[in-house]
This record gives sequence, structure tokens and C-alpha cells, in this order.
Amino acid sequence: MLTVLKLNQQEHRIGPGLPTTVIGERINPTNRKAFVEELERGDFETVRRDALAQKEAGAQVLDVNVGTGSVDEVRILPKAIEVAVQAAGLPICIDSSNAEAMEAALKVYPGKALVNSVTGEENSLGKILPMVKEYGAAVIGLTLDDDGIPSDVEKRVEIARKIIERSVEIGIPKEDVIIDPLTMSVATDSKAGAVTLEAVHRIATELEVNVVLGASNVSFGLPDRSTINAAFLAMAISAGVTAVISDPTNVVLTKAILAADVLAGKDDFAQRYIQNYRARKQ
Ligand code: THG
Repeated sequence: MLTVLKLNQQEHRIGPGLPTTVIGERINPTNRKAFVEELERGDFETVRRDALAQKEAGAQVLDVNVGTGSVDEVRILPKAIEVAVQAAGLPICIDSSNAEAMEAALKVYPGKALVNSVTGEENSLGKILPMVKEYGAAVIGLTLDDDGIPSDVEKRVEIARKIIERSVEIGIPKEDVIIDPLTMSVATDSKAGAVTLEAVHRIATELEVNVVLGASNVSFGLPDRSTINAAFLAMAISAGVTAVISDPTNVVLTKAILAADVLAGKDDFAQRYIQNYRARKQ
């Protein structure tokens, strides 16, 4: 199971045994008022700056999300992607729930992008998978359906299996489907983290696909969130995730990811760990 993303001639590989892929999440308007205002007036300076900062902090893929009520995503998302590509030269994870914006972005992206995301909902499968196929992209499949995120492991594995089956049926190679089992907050459900980690393990081993996870939800409502997120990311790597959606400029998170890779045997001679240490000292 090897997912290959491309930007022009350049490739990025995601797979077990390889260092965990860090997908930089900062280009996202959530809780960033000044960024929203920039996007509203067609200013891409923060996109440019965040793209470069995340590359320098060690991101290998950049998530680009410009979804807020006040921004015309169909027009702005392709531009933001062009700016991010120009600034960082990294493959892009296109993060949008707007199918029209997704298609506009896929049209301009020079390579094999990662579509974020499709869900197990019929409407999503029917709209997004044909696009992924047509543009030769890879896709993140979220284990939720019309009833939301299931609280049990079995149902999440079932949704993951369905997304993979439907993808393969329309001609998307299985290795181009990456499953995200999502997580709820441990502040409201003490088993939320454990259930997600078990889902990661089962999906990675039984379905044999790459698994990705973001940590931000898991700590919602708790103080000192980075500490919880860092531990969760390390445990997720141990459970079998091969990519994480994270803020690489957050040193607490990045140190945990790189240390977990060393301990999980995914970073030969601790090469990446040491390289990141040196880059931070400069
Ligand atoms: N899985 C997949 N895609 C995802 C997520 C996931 N996309 C969105 C999200 N989760 C990951 N991205 C973010 C981006 C920003 C924040 C959290 C997750 C965030 N931003 C700061 C805040 O809200 O306080 C902004 C702070 C700042 O100004 O820098 O928390 O799970 N497939």
C-alpha cells in the first residue's frame, strides 16, 4: 500500500515503513478573522507565508482550505492552491466540502492531488469519486455517513470498507484511497480516543490502506490542548497511521510525531528527527 502524490514531476510517497507524512493544516480560516478578511479581498499573502513556513518546518504536503461562508470558494480555492504551490513547491491536499470548488481546484492543479474528502454518504460518494477518477487524484475517505461519526469501531471499519469498494468499482486504485477514522473529543466521551485508535489499527491491518488522522478534535474543551494532541498523534502512529494532518510549526506536535517515528522504526538512523532538530537550532 503506497499512495503517490505528485506536483509536476515531483513525487511524495505515503506508506507504512516510510516516515509519517505531515500534511500541514495551517492554510485554513477556522478561528482566523484576519485571514478571512484577506481572502474576502483576494489577498493571498497569508497563504504564501503559511505555505513557506510549513515547508520549512517539515511539512511534505499542504492542506489548503478556504471554506468560510463569506468566501467564494469556487473562485478563491484554485487561486490559493496556485499561490501555495508557487511558495512551497509541495503536493496539495485539497480540503473542501464544496464539490464545485473541488472540481475547479482539480482543474488547475498540476499533478496528482489528495482530495479531502469523500464520506460514506451516498451524495458524497456519487459526486466526489467520479471527480477523483477523472482527474487521477488520490482521496481521503472519512468514516462517517448520514448518521454522523459512529461511536463504535465496527461501524467505522464498515464505512471505510464501503468507501474503498465504491472507489475500486469506478476505477480508482485501492492504494489511492486513504482512510481517516476521525475522532471526537475525550472531554465529552472518555473512550473517544481509544475507539479511534482501535479503528486506525483495524483499518490499517484488515483493509490494508493508508490511514490519516488529525488530532485537533480530540482535545476540544480541555486546557493545554497541544499536550493531548501530541500524545494522541504519537499513539496514532503506533496504531498504524501513515499520515497526519497537523500544524508543523507547532513544535510540541512536531517533536512528538518525529520522536514517535524514531520509536516505531519509521525513521532510519533517526535521520529526519536529527535533521529537524538541526533546522530548529538555526
Ligand atoms: N481530517 C481531515 N481533514 C481535516 C481535519 C481532519 N481538515 C480540517 C481539520 N481537521 C484540520 N485542520 C485544522 C486547521 C486549523 C485548526 C484545526 C484543524 C485550528 N486552527 C486554529 C484555531 O482554531 O484556534 C487557528 C489558530 C491560528 O490562528 O493559527 O485549530 O481531522 N481529513
